[in-house]
Amino acid sequence: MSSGNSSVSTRDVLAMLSELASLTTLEEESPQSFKVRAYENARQALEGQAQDITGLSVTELTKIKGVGKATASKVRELIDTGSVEKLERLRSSYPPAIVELSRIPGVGPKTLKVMRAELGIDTVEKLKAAIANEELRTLPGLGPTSEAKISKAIERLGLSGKDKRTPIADALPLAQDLVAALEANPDVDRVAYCGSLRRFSETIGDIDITVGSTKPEAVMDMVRGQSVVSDLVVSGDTKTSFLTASGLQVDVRVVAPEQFGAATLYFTGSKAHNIALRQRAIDRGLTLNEYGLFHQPDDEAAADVKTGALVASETEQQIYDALELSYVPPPMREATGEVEAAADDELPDLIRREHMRGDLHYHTDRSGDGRSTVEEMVAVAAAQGYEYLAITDHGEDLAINGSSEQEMLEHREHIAEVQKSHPDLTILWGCELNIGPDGGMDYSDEFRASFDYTVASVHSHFDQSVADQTKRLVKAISDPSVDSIGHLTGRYIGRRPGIELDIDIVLEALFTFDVALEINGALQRLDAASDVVRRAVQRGVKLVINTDSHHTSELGRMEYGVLTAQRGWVPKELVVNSWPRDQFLAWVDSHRG
Ligand code: DGT
Ligand code: CA
Ligand code: CA
Ligand code: ZN
Repeated sequence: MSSGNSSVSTRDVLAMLSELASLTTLEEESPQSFKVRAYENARQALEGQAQDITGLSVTELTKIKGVGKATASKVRELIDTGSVEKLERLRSSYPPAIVELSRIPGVGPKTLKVMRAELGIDTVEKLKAAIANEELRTLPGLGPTSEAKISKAIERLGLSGKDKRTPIADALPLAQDLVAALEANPDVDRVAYCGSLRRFSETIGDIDITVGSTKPEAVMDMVRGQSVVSDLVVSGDTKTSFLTASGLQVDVRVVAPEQFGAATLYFTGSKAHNIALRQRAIDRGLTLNEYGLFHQPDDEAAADVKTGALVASETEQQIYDALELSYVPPPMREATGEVEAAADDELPDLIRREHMRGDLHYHTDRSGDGRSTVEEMVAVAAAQGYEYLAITDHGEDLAINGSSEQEMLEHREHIAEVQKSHPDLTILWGCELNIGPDGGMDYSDEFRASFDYTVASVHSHFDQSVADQTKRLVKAISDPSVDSIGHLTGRYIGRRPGIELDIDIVLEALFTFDVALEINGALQRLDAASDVVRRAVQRGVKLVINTDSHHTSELGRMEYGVLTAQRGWVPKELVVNSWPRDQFLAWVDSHRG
């Protein structure tokens, strides 16, 4: 065992390897380079380790399958010194603005290099200007079509301007780590992340963390000492704001423990929801602010210097109660009718994590991109208490990742074997069908229809017209073998725009053919998006909330799918995988007709 720099966690190691892979891709101008593959393989191998990898020596690390000697040394270098020399060098050659450029669809490593060398483009703003001036098209391999494509991607991803936002997949782990660190501090009474992150917006402007403590100075000291702090923006007695290395701002505020409810309510927002609550308070002769809900002072003249008697402040629940409102879950606090509904006791009977009885989008190592065995995936699902699950490895059309008919039949035998050791869990032999450019799917009609359960999804051809994409989806939905549509648009939030659809037509088809719409819980996807989900609910379309796990470490994503469903006002009764097993299986039977 080597003793290391104790502040480096497994997550830091995994993040270091991801960053090394993405920056090396830029340097070597290819994601297929030997080094990039080595970092990615090592990352996957280490992610799958149950043991604490930060205590392992280089020799011990190398014994893990998938971890080479050079990569193992970099892992140790990080643990021992807190940084990795090669990564530091790459970071200075490829600063965050360049990495951001490289993520724009249409801007590959080679294009990026020419853009930088020939036109001095090193920010999204400069790229936009070059497109506006029709300069980009003068570069080798680029033309008006690529200019238009890149320009559209910049716009759709919201990458430019001062309103630039961070995908939730980048912000949430950071906030979770910070909250966990604060929770472990004995001076901290209560702590929560608030703002758009708690409302589960898909992109985040900044992270807001609220701490309840009687020792604000000690808490602020601790926050300033965290390794994620790159630049301090505000350093006050009860508020610290800092920027992370990637430029994301974090605001941490400390309040008295008895004001924690009022503060979290205020800082969770949304601003519009707060305004509606404040108005309701005023209508009742009360005042609501970040310190609490108060009676308005009798003495009008004193109103601006002191507040009246306290009504509630300790918990959000107490404040909603005092305002004669049902408790509004954070994902619904967007002032889109929830305050009125809460006043009339007409909030939907919202789906919650504990309602979920199955997960219906699961990959195993049968898929090229799956990394855990059937046995491992099933064991974790069983431990979560699920009643049923569908193993949906990729169909044959998905080039490297798919399985032939023969392989699928062997897989069915294998699943049947595993089923024997899990009598309380119904394991369905499923498939993730690939929706081709014209809506056609894998295998013969008969074979496709023989699966116990299917999810059909788009994985390619993102650039067709709205009309063509809509036709493509409707064709898949109307296919008798299809039970659900997975990750509707194929987007990666802030990275890859999804396909564009006429949503009303798609929802109509889902309703007509009684096919369920997936809410994919992968943080990069959260697809269908919550606004589409809300429209689906209004149309009475059935929903299914899945993790799309490729590894046992991803099965916890169910919670993120549920939060997205809550943002879409999804009632429990529309979620097919919250239903008891018999009801769910009867639906699969019936809707296939
Ligand atoms: P973001 O950061 O742009 O993703 O969105 P939020 O909602 O996190 O907004 P942020 O960070 O500016 O403020 C956090 C919360 O604080 C916000 O949701 C509501 C509350 N808040 C901030 N400014 C105001 C204000 O002027 N009036 C009211 N009523 N609430 C405010
Ligand atoms: Ca915020
Ligand atoms: Ca803020
Ligand atoms: Zn999948």
